[in-house]
Amino acid sequence: MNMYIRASLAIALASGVAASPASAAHILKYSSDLSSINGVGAGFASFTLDRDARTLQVDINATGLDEGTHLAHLHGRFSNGVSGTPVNSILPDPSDDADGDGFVELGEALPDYGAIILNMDAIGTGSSINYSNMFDLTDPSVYGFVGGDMNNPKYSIDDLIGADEMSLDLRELIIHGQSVPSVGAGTPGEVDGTAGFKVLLPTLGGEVSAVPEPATWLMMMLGFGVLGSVMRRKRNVRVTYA
Ligand SMILES: [Ca+2]
Ligand SMILES: [Ca+2]
Ligand SMILES: [Cu+2]
Repeated sequence: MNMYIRASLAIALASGVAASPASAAHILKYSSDLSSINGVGAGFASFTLDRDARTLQVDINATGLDEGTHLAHLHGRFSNGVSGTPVNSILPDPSDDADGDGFVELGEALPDYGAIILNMDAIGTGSSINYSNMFDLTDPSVYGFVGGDMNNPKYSIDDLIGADEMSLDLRELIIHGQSVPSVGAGTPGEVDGTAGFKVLLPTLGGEVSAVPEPATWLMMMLGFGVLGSVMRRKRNVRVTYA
């Protein structure tokens, strides 16, 4: 009896663990801590990629932004600049302020995180953002033009998540739109001496990174629980026969 229970539990445990990675891999979860690029706001984003349905659920929460239209995009770099093999994108930092106006502008930040791959358009207009949308990744209209040039073809699902469908964590979420004072007169970019809300100025950015699969943790905890009950049973049996 004891042997039978142990054997059947071991089989159930082994098959459960073996089946877990294959079924879980159809749904991949990512998240992104959004930090301020130009001194305003903070936020968090989560992504759920369904490999079977070819959809990407995007949820973005942000606070402390300046009032105005906020555009969001998934940006990404490639081996030859605008196409080729996906390359890791990085967050811009103050050292990217090449024209010295005190702000990291669109053109100054672009080399770090690359072109727009997935276009979310306007995600909100106020200081707080609560955005939720599911993208059909088979729909060409959700993608940005290669290199931002409207005469070029559009990016595709392979550019966003790569041939192995695991490279979303190479990408960067960028939210644009921030108010600036009248500084940087005579310099290029959004900050050029005219005060006001600059819709293209990058305001929040975050690395997209994979979230540990909860099913894996659940399976591990169930596994430990089953082992524990087997051990308790074994101990009880010994006590009975002693
Ligand atoms: Ca600048
Ligand atoms: Ca400037
Ligand atoms: Cu962008």
